[in-house]
Amino acid sequence: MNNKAPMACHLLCKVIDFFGDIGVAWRIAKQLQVDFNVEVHLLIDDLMTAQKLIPSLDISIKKQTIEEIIIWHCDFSEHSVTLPSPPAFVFNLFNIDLPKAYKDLIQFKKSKYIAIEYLSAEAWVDNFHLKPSIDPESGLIKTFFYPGFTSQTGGLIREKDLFIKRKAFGDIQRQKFIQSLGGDPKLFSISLFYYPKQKIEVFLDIVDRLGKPIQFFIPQYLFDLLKLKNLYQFIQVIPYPFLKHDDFDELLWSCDLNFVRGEDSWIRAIWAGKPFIWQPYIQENNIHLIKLKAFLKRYCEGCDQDLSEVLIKMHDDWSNNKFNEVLWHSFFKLQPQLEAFALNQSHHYFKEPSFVESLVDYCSET
Ligand code: TRH
Repeated sequence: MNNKAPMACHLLCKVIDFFGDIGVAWRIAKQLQVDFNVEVHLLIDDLMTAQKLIPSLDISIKKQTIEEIIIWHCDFSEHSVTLPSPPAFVFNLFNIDLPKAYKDLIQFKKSKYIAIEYLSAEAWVDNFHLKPSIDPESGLIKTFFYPGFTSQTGGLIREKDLFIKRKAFGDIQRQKFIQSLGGDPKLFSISLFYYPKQKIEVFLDIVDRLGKPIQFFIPQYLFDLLKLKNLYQFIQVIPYPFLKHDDFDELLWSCDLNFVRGEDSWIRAIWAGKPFIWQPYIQENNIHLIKLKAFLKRYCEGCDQDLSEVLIKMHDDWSNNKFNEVLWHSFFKLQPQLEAFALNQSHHYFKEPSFVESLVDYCSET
């Protein structure tokens, strides 16, 4: 950034479901402000869900500042007139429909209007990144900005100090963190973050039959949905309260295998450098399985065949609610190599663009 006045932006976040909309929005907002000194106005429609990720949020207030992010409670419905006048940049997270009055303000203020899209590893993303589109009615120009896994995209969300923090998180910190959740640092640890449709009781029964002492860390709200039939012989299921972003990272860094989902925890699992199983957000016509296949093809490039076979089969099973005891024996046999591969991949993707940095650089050039 040169010595011009700090950049100011609106970042729009409509909470569709689950936590990813606000999870990604909060992460982008924080990095814009901390790493690039951007004046961030985060416009959110659902403060209740946002409060999960931003515990100090007061859901009764229309406008408040938290950790130097100015948070507005807004209504994004078509005829809404509650959105504040936009500054130089408008970032529409996940390209939501906007009220006409606000689109008129974007045009009137000549704000640079950018639609931030969902993350996908599919090859077509490279060709759509930075492409403009013109609204046929109003003539409003919108530029698509895609996160991604290549230098032809905006890259993955990665804070400047992430790897320094991960490196500083040594075994002492890991032991303390596991103990703080009520776990035993000596046990093989698996974090479970999945969509509620998962037949998780069946999965836990099968893993218990492996006869290995394993502890599972599971969010309290998912644990409360469990119908645990019996006490387990070898495994332990430990619920944990909803963690703030930095602590969620430490959970992923502390575990030996992470089950993640959606978009944001998926990226964090890649950065954790530990083996992970990603469950894509479930979409109609199994579109999410196409996204999964595209990711695994890219992620397993250059990987030993026996490792990629296990990773692909474990992902396939997990996204299709299938559980295969034999496969788990293969996983444990290859676990050291899988861990080394995951760590290498985290360094490999570290070399790709960092999403927020790409966004700021692009805005600085326009
Ligand atoms: O909750 P998700 O399934 O969100 C989904 C996806 O983002 C999907 O792409 C989107 O279309 C859909 O929402 C609407 O999974 P995700 O993306 O991992 O977001 C979860 C957020 O919650 C993430 O920021 C991590 C955070 N989290 C914590 O901070 N602490 C926790 O304890 C847990 C369990 C999650």
